[in-house]
Amino acid sequence: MINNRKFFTLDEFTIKQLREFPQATGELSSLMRDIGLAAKRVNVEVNKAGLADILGEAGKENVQGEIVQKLDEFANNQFIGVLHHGVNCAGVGSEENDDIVVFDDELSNKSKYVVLMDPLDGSGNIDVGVSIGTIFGIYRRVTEKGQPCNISDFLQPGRNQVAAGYIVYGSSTLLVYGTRRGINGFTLDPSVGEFCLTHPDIKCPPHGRIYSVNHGNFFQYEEGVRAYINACQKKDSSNGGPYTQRYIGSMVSDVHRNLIKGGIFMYPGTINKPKGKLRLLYECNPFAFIAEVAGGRATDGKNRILDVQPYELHQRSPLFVGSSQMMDELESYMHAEPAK
Ligand code: AHM
Repeated sequence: MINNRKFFTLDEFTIKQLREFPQATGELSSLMRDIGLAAKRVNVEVNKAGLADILGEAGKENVQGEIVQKLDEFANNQFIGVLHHGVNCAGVGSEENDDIVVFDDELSNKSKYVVLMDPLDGSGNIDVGVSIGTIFGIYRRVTEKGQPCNISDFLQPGRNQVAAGYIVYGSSTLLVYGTRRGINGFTLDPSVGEFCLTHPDIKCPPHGRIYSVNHGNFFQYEEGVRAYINACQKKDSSNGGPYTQRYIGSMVSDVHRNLIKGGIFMYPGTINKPKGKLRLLYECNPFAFIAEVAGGRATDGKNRILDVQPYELHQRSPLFVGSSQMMDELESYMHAEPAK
Protein backbone atom coordinates (compact mmCIF):
# COMPACT_ATOMS: atom_id res chain seq x y z
CA MET A 1 0.00 0.00 0.00
CA ILE A 2 1.36 3.45 -0.86
CA ASN A 3 1.32 5.97 1.98
CA ASN A 4 0.98 9.47 0.51
CA ARG A 5 0.88 11.25 3.83
CA LYS A 6 3.22 14.23 3.85
CA PHE A 7 2.97 15.17 7.52
CA PHE A 8 4.11 13.63 10.78
CA THR A 9 1.41 13.50 13.43
CA LEU A 10 2.23 14.84 16.89
CA ASP A 11 2.56 11.27 18.18
CA GLU A 12 4.85 10.22 15.34
CA PHE A 13 6.95 13.33 15.83
CA THR A 14 7.39 12.85 19.58
CA ILE A 15 8.26 9.16 19.11
CA LYS A 16 10.80 10.08 16.40
CA GLN A 17 12.39 12.65 18.72
CA LEU A 18 12.44 10.11 21.54
CA ARG A 19 14.36 7.63 19.38
CA GLU A 20 17.03 10.28 18.78
CA PHE A 21 17.63 10.38 22.54
CA PRO A 22 18.09 6.85 23.83
CA GLN A 23 18.51 8.12 27.42
CA ALA A 24 15.07 9.81 27.38
CA THR A 25 12.34 8.13 29.43
CA GLY A 26 9.47 9.17 27.19
CA GLU A 27 7.66 11.00 30.00
CA LEU A 28 7.82 14.38 28.27
CA SER A 29 6.56 12.85 25.02
CA SER A 30 3.66 11.26 26.88
CA LEU A 31 2.92 14.54 28.61
CA MET A 32 2.81 16.30 25.24
CA ARG A 33 0.41 13.67 23.93
CA ASP A 34 -1.82 14.29 26.99
CA ILE A 35 -1.80 18.02 26.28
CA GLY A 36 -2.67 17.32 22.63
CA LEU A 37 -5.62 15.19 23.75
CA ALA A 38 -6.95 17.86 26.11
CA ALA A 39 -6.52 20.46 23.36
CA LYS A 40 -8.66 18.38 20.98
CA ARG A 41 -11.41 18.10 23.56
CA VAL A 42 -11.37 21.84 24.25
CA ASN A 43 -11.32 22.51 20.52
CA VAL A 44 -14.56 20.56 20.05
CA GLU A 45 -16.31 22.73 22.64
CA VAL A 46 -14.83 25.98 21.29
CA ASN A 47 -16.12 25.10 17.82
CA LYS A 48 -19.68 24.57 18.98
CA ALA A 49 -19.63 27.46 21.44
CA GLY A 50 -22.64 29.18 19.89
CA LEU A 51 -24.69 25.96 19.72
CA ALA A 52 -24.35 24.45 23.16
CA ASP A 53 -24.94 25.99 26.56
CA ILE A 54 -21.26 26.74 26.93
CA LEU A 55 -21.20 30.46 26.20
CA GLY A 56 -21.32 33.13 28.84
CA GLU A 57 -20.27 33.65 32.39
CA ALA A 58 -20.05 30.87 34.95
CA GLY A 59 -21.41 33.22 37.63
CA LYS A 60 -18.20 33.62 39.64
CA GLU A 61 -14.86 35.40 39.73
CA ASN A 62 -11.41 33.81 39.73
CA VAL A 63 -8.69 34.51 42.30
CA GLN A 64 -7.72 37.61 40.34
CA GLY A 65 -11.20 39.10 40.46
CA GLU A 66 -11.92 38.35 36.80
CA ILE A 67 -15.25 36.94 35.62
CA VAL A 68 -14.96 33.21 34.88
CA GLN A 69 -16.51 32.07 31.60
CA LYS A 70 -18.07 28.61 31.32
CA LEU A 71 -15.52 27.68 28.68
CA ASP A 72 -12.66 28.76 31.02
CA GLU A 73 -13.93 26.25 33.53
CA PHE A 74 -14.47 23.53 30.95
CA ALA A 75 -10.94 23.94 29.56
CA ASN A 76 -9.42 23.97 33.04
CA ASN A 77 -11.24 20.75 33.99
CA GLN A 78 -10.23 19.05 30.73
CA PHE A 79 -6.53 19.86 31.02
CA ILE A 80 -6.36 18.98 34.72
CA GLY A 81 -8.36 15.77 34.19
CA VAL A 82 -6.25 14.58 31.26
CA LEU A 83 -2.95 15.48 32.94
CA HIS A 84 -3.96 13.68 36.12
CA HIS A 85 -5.16 10.60 34.27
CA GLY A 86 -1.98 10.54 32.14
CA VAL A 87 0.26 10.10 35.25
CA ASN A 88 3.15 12.02 33.67
CA CYS A 89 2.55 15.11 35.76
CA ALA A 90 2.79 15.60 39.53
CA GLY A 91 0.60 18.70 39.67
CA VAL A 92 -0.70 21.79 37.90
CA GLY A 93 -0.70 25.53 38.53
CA SER A 94 -3.56 27.16 36.63
CA GLU A 95 -4.94 30.64 36.16
CA GLU A 96 -8.30 29.25 37.20
CA ASN A 97 -7.24 27.80 40.57
CA ASP A 98 -6.27 29.86 43.61
CA ASP A 99 -3.67 27.28 44.65
CA ILE A 100 -1.65 24.60 42.90
CA VAL A 101 -3.46 21.32 42.21
CA VAL A 102 -1.37 18.46 43.61
CA PHE A 103 -2.10 15.04 42.06
CA ASP A 104 -1.31 13.27 45.29
CA ASP A 105 -1.48 9.60 44.33
CA GLU A 106 1.21 6.93 44.04
CA LEU A 107 1.73 7.16 40.26
CA SER A 108 1.54 10.94 39.95
CA ASN A 109 3.95 11.42 42.85
CA LYS A 110 6.51 9.44 40.85
CA SER A 111 6.26 11.91 37.93
CA LYS A 112 9.09 14.31 37.38
CA TYR A 113 7.16 17.14 35.72
CA VAL A 114 4.75 19.88 36.80
CA VAL A 115 2.72 22.06 34.42
CA LEU A 116 1.80 25.74 34.63
CA MET A 117 -1.03 26.81 32.35
CA ASP A 118 -3.61 29.34 31.32
CA PRO A 119 -6.26 26.89 30.04
CA LEU A 120 -8.19 29.49 28.06
CA ASP A 121 -6.46 32.75 27.31
CA GLY A 122 -8.33 35.65 25.74
CA SER A 123 -11.59 34.51 27.25
CA GLY A 124 -13.10 37.97 26.73
CA ASN A 125 -13.19 36.96 23.05
CA ILE A 126 -15.12 33.70 23.50
CA ASP A 127 -18.58 35.14 22.97
CA VAL A 128 -17.65 36.89 19.72
CA GLY A 129 -16.01 34.04 17.82
CA VAL A 130 -12.49 35.48 17.92
CA SER A 131 -9.39 33.27 18.29
CA ILE A 132 -8.56 32.18 21.82
CA GLY A 133 -5.87 29.88 23.16
CA THR A 134 -4.18 27.77 25.81
CA ILE A 135 -0.68 28.47 27.14
CA PHE A 136 1.54 26.05 29.07
CA GLY A 137 5.02 25.69 30.53
CA ILE A 138 6.53 22.41 31.73
CA TYR A 139 9.13 22.21 34.54
CA ARG A 140 11.13 19.41 36.08
CA ARG A 141 10.12 19.36 39.75
CA VAL A 142 12.72 20.41 42.32
CA THR A 143 11.26 18.29 45.13
CA GLU A 144 12.04 14.64 45.42
CA LYS A 145 10.08 12.17 43.30
CA GLY A 146 7.81 9.87 45.29
CA GLN A 147 6.45 12.75 47.40
CA PRO A 148 3.58 15.08 46.51
CA CYS A 149 4.85 18.15 44.63
CA ASN A 150 4.64 21.53 46.36
CA ILE A 151 4.70 25.26 45.53
CA SER A 152 8.51 25.33 45.24
CA ASP A 153 8.19 23.16 42.13
CA PHE A 154 6.14 25.91 40.50
CA LEU A 155 8.00 29.03 41.66
CA GLN A 156 10.96 28.44 39.35
CA PRO A 157 12.39 31.05 36.98
CA GLY A 158 11.21 30.58 33.39
CA ARG A 159 14.69 29.61 32.20
CA ASN A 160 14.13 26.27 33.97
CA GLN A 161 11.32 25.34 31.60
CA VAL A 162 11.91 22.00 29.91
CA ALA A 163 9.27 22.72 27.30
CA ALA A 164 6.58 25.31 26.64
CA GLY A 165 3.80 25.78 24.16
CA TYR A 166 0.42 27.12 23.22
CA ILE A 167 -2.69 26.17 21.30
CA VAL A 168 -4.54 28.62 19.04
CA TYR A 169 -8.24 27.86 18.55
CA GLY A 170 -8.60 29.99 15.44
CA SER A 171 -9.39 29.69 11.73
CA SER A 172 -7.53 26.43 12.18
CA THR A 173 -6.40 24.85 15.45
CA LEU A 174 -2.68 24.96 15.98
CA LEU A 175 -0.49 23.45 18.68
CA VAL A 176 2.97 24.99 18.90
CA TYR A 177 5.48 23.61 21.37
CA GLY A 178 9.17 23.52 21.83
CA THR A 179 12.09 22.35 23.88
CA ARG A 180 15.52 23.97 23.82
CA ARG A 181 16.13 22.02 20.60
CA GLY A 182 13.53 23.93 18.60
CA ILE A 183 9.94 25.05 18.17
CA ASN A 184 7.47 23.12 16.01
CA GLY A 185 3.87 23.82 15.04
CA PHE A 186 1.13 21.24 14.40
CA THR A 187 -2.20 21.95 12.72
CA LEU A 188 -5.24 19.89 13.71
CA ASP A 189 -6.54 17.91 10.75
CA PRO A 190 -10.22 17.69 11.69
CA SER A 191 -10.86 14.83 9.23
CA VAL A 192 -8.67 12.45 11.25
CA GLY A 193 -8.51 14.32 14.57
CA GLU A 194 -4.71 14.47 14.58
CA PHE A 195 -2.27 17.33 15.04
CA CYS A 196 0.05 17.25 12.00
CA LEU A 197 3.48 18.88 11.74
CA THR A 198 2.94 21.89 9.47
CA HIS A 199 5.44 24.42 10.90
CA PRO A 200 8.75 22.62 11.50
CA ASP A 201 11.57 24.46 13.26
CA ILE A 202 9.86 27.85 13.64
CA LYS A 203 12.22 30.83 13.60
CA CYS A 204 11.14 34.36 14.49
CA PRO A 205 12.37 36.81 11.81
CA PRO A 206 14.87 39.24 13.41
CA HIS A 207 12.79 42.17 12.18
CA GLY A 208 9.17 42.61 11.19
CA ARG A 209 6.61 45.32 10.52
CA ILE A 210 3.94 44.58 13.12
CA TYR A 211 3.57 46.08 16.58
CA SER A 212 0.83 44.94 18.95
CA VAL A 213 -0.24 46.95 21.97
CA ASN A 214 -3.44 48.24 23.57
CA HIS A 215 -3.47 51.82 22.27
CA GLY A 216 -6.33 52.70 24.61
CA ASN A 217 -3.84 52.72 27.48
CA PHE A 218 -1.31 54.89 25.59
CA PHE A 219 -1.34 57.83 28.01
CA GLN A 220 -0.86 55.50 30.98
CA TYR A 221 2.38 54.00 29.66
CA GLU A 222 5.80 55.22 30.74
CA GLU A 223 7.53 57.78 28.54
CA GLY A 224 9.94 55.35 26.82
CA VAL A 225 7.09 53.07 25.73
CA ARG A 226 5.10 56.01 24.40
CA ALA A 227 8.16 57.26 22.50
CA TYR A 228 8.62 53.82 20.91
CA ILE A 229 4.94 53.58 19.92
CA ASN A 230 5.22 57.03 18.31
CA ALA A 231 8.33 55.85 16.45
CA CYS A 232 6.45 52.76 15.18
CA GLN A 233 3.99 55.12 13.49
CA LYS A 234 6.61 57.27 11.78
CA LYS A 235 7.91 56.86 8.27
CA ASP A 236 11.45 55.53 8.53
CA SER A 237 12.98 53.87 5.50
CA SER A 238 15.87 52.51 7.59
CA ASN A 239 13.61 50.06 9.45
CA GLY A 240 10.64 49.79 7.06
CA GLY A 241 8.38 52.05 9.15
CA PRO A 242 5.65 53.02 9.62
CA TYR A 243 4.78 49.66 11.12
CA THR A 244 1.36 48.03 11.05
CA GLN A 245 -0.63 47.91 14.29
CA ARG A 246 -2.39 44.56 14.99
CA TYR A 247 -4.02 43.79 18.33
CA ILE A 248 -6.59 41.02 18.69
CA GLY A 249 -6.73 41.03 22.49
CA SER A 250 -5.86 37.31 22.66
CA MET A 251 -2.15 37.23 23.35
CA VAL A 252 -1.83 33.69 22.00
CA SER A 253 -2.94 34.86 18.56
CA ASP A 254 -1.10 38.17 18.72
CA VAL A 255 2.23 36.67 19.78
CA HIS A 256 1.85 33.67 17.43
CA ARG A 257 1.32 35.95 14.42
CA ASN A 258 4.30 38.12 15.35
CA LEU A 259 6.47 35.05 15.93
CA ILE A 260 5.75 33.78 12.42
CA LYS A 261 5.72 37.10 10.55
CA GLY A 262 8.11 39.13 12.68
CA GLY A 263 6.90 41.80 15.05
CA ILE A 264 6.68 42.94 18.65
CA PHE A 265 3.96 42.41 21.28
CA MET A 266 3.78 44.70 24.29
CA TYR A 267 1.70 44.64 27.44
CA PRO A 268 3.40 47.36 29.50
CA GLY A 269 2.63 48.42 33.03
CA THR A 270 0.33 51.41 33.40
CA ILE A 271 0.07 54.18 36.00
CA ASN A 272 -2.66 52.28 37.84
CA LYS A 273 -1.23 48.80 37.23
CA PRO A 274 2.57 49.07 37.15
CA LYS A 275 2.90 45.31 36.68
CA GLY A 276 0.44 45.25 33.78
CA LYS A 277 -2.12 42.49 33.37
CA LEU A 278 -0.35 39.36 32.20
CA ARG A 279 0.73 36.60 34.55
CA LEU A 280 4.42 35.78 34.73
CA LEU A 281 4.24 32.03 35.32
CA TYR A 282 1.73 30.84 32.75
CA GLU A 283 1.48 33.68 30.21
CA CYS A 284 4.85 35.48 30.03
CA ASN A 285 7.29 32.64 30.74
CA PRO A 286 6.06 30.15 28.12
CA PHE A 287 6.08 32.82 25.41
CA ALA A 288 9.48 34.12 26.53
CA PHE A 289 10.88 30.57 26.28
CA ILE A 290 9.39 30.01 22.83
CA ALA A 291 10.50 33.43 21.55
CA GLU A 292 14.09 32.90 22.71
CA VAL A 293 14.40 29.40 21.27
CA ALA A 294 13.01 30.80 17.98
CA GLY A 295 15.62 33.60 17.98
CA GLY A 296 13.54 36.42 19.50
CA ARG A 297 13.66 38.06 22.92
CA ALA A 298 11.36 38.82 25.86
CA THR A 299 11.74 41.28 28.76
CA ASP A 300 9.64 43.01 31.39
CA GLY A 301 11.17 46.32 30.28
CA LYS A 302 14.19 45.89 32.54
CA ASN A 303 14.96 42.20 32.97
CA ARG A 304 14.97 39.14 30.78
CA ILE A 305 11.62 37.51 31.57
CA LEU A 306 13.19 34.04 31.94
CA ASP A 307 15.51 35.30 34.72
CA VAL A 308 12.79 36.71 36.97
CA GLN A 309 12.54 34.75 40.23
CA PRO A 310 8.80 34.27 40.95
CA TYR A 311 7.45 34.76 44.47
CA GLU A 312 3.78 33.85 43.94
CA LEU A 313 1.68 31.73 41.60
CA HIS A 314 -0.43 34.48 40.08
CA GLN A 315 2.07 37.34 39.99
CA ARG A 316 1.81 39.77 37.10
CA SER A 317 4.52 41.21 34.90
CA PRO A 318 4.84 43.70 32.06
CA LEU A 319 5.75 41.88 28.85
CA PHE A 320 7.65 42.91 25.72
CA VAL A 321 8.29 40.01 23.34
CA GLY A 322 9.20 39.65 19.70
CA SER A 323 11.77 39.98 16.94
CA SER A 324 15.25 40.61 18.30
CA GLN A 325 15.97 43.81 16.35
CA MET A 326 12.58 45.30 17.25
CA MET A 327 13.28 44.52 20.90
CA ASP A 328 16.60 46.37 20.49
CA GLU A 329 14.73 49.34 19.00
CA LEU A 330 12.23 49.34 21.87
CA GLU A 331 15.03 49.27 24.44
CA SER A 332 16.81 52.18 22.79
CA TYR A 333 13.70 54.25 23.61
CA MET A 334 12.96 52.74 27.02
CA HIS A 335 16.51 53.20 28.25
CA ALA A 336 17.09 56.62 26.69
CA GLU A 337 17.81 59.56 28.97
CA PRO A 338 14.53 61.47 29.53
CA ALA A 339 14.28 64.62 27.36
CA LYS A 340 15.16 67.77 29.35
P1 AHM B 1 -7.49 36.74 30.14
O1 AHM B 1 -6.53 35.85 30.86
O2 AHM B 1 -8.56 37.28 31.00
O3 AHM B 1 -8.00 36.11 28.91
O4 AHM B 1 -6.63 38.05 29.74
C1 AHM B 1 -5.46 37.94 29.02
C2 AHM B 1 -5.64 38.64 27.72
C3 AHM B 1 -4.50 38.44 26.77
O5 AHM B 1 -4.71 37.35 25.94
C4 AHM B 1 -4.53 39.72 25.99
O6 AHM B 1 -3.30 40.03 25.38
C5 AHM B 1 -4.91 40.73 27.02
O7 AHM B 1 -5.68 40.03 27.97
C6 AHM B 1 -5.73 41.86 26.47
O8 AHM B 1 -5.97 42.76 27.49
P2 AHM B 1 -6.50 44.25 27.20
O9 AHM B 1 -7.91 44.10 26.80
O10 AHM B 1 -6.32 44.97 28.51
O11 AHM B 1 -5.64 44.82 26.12
